Amino acid sequence: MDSNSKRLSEDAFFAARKEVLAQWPTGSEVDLKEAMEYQRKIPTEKRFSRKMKRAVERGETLIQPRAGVPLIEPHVELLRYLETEGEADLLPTTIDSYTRQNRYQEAQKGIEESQARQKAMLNGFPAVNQGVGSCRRVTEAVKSPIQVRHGTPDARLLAEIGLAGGFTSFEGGGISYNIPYAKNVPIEKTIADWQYVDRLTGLYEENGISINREPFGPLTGTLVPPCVSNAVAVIEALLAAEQGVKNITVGYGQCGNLTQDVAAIHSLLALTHEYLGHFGYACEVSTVLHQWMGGFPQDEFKAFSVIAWGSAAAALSKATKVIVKTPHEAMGVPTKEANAQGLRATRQMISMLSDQPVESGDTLSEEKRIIIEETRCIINKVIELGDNDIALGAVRAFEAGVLDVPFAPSRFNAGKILPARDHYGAVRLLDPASLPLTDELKAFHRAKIEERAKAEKRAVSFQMVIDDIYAISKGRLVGRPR
Ligand code: 8ZB
Repeated sequence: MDSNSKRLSEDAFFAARKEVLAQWPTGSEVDLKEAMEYQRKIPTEKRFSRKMKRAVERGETLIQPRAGVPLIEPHVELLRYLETEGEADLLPTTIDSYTRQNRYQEAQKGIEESQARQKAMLNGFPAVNQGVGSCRRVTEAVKSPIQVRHGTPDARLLAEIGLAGGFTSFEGGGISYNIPYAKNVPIEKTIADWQYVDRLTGLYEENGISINREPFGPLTGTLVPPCVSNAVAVIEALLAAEQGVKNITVGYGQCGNLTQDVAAIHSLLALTHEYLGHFGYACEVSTVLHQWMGGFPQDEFKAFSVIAWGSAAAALSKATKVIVKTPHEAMGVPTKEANAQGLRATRQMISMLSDQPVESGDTLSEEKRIIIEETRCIINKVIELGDNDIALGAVRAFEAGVLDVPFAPSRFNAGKILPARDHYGAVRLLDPASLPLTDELKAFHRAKIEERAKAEKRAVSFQMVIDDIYAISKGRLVGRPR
């Protein structure tokens, strides 16, 4: 399969669509024309893209949880609870793992077992098996904009059913829902499957229906250097825009050093505008900060502190929204009460900081300059490798290790770069491997890691990386030796 970033032809799209809708019986419930008529009647205040756009204009940070249970009525009850008791601005429907793997037979079993035992036997909402009518029951039951959140390498059928079901936003992308989520799926395949999702979104757009799209920013969520996640986010934004997507939210997972986190969100927004403009696309862009995606402390009160720090990073960086963790993060799927608690802790911090500008000093502008330079090095190399085609470039860049995501399961990812924290907790490159950084940038990273090693009276080593991975769950940011 040869990748190219060009807009899918109508013939190619509708030929693929026949097979997509045949993957599970509920596919036949999707009638595109009827679905568009249904979407058009959704009240404006429930349209995801509109609420995001307003928040951008007003400089607000919206709050959004993750949540999903297998059966319709409990799922509705959960979402309503998060809306009222949790004060959520935006709602999710988190999809279960079987659906993410296109294992609909097993998802069906999960639904039946959940019914029989009156207990959640799946870790999310199986939207494909539930079908268009059930999705509409869910999306109609709430007052807020609602989004499909998942982690699905091939999300074509899920997108068809989700959009027909009244969701006005859809998460994911051909890189960000492959490399961190799959071991054996070629990047060419997921890029093509996500071009389908973006083309479907484009069709809605061309019929006057605005749908928000959100590439998954945090990738593996484990010490991902901002330049790596920013480069992937910009590439996915470009791929989406080519297919006709008009409203994009680019994302970033909190690293934990406030200056770096603020610089990362600012540079992510600037770079997305820069490259969309460079290729001639007109899109509305917003940002999302994910509260810490790595290991959490077991202690719920310590977890609240991690949640609060992520909220502060989101508020001070003026991210358009923040995805909220819960005090149950170390345990698994949260109760609705714990979920609402995470939201309320976040709400308090966001509103306390909403009028407080971040100190814009030399350290912040230097951090921004570094991230912007690094990210441009990567993206420009991707463009060069693809002879100006960003899809082809992305495939070749993963082969060459020019794009390289730390700790990813995919065998199509080099997995050679090593991140570690510097003395101040910012995520740097202990080993940049094949990332196409300038000598000046490589020297910057080396000096930062050496500064830490010296302070800790130890040599630079892989042990630092391991110590950093576990640090936050053990109550620190930097994994210092004991
Ligand atoms: C990559 C995202 C992982 C995060 C949360 C995990 C983790 C997964 C559900 C959920 C609430 C669910 N997550 N599934 N949170 N309800 N069904 O996604 O806990 O934080």
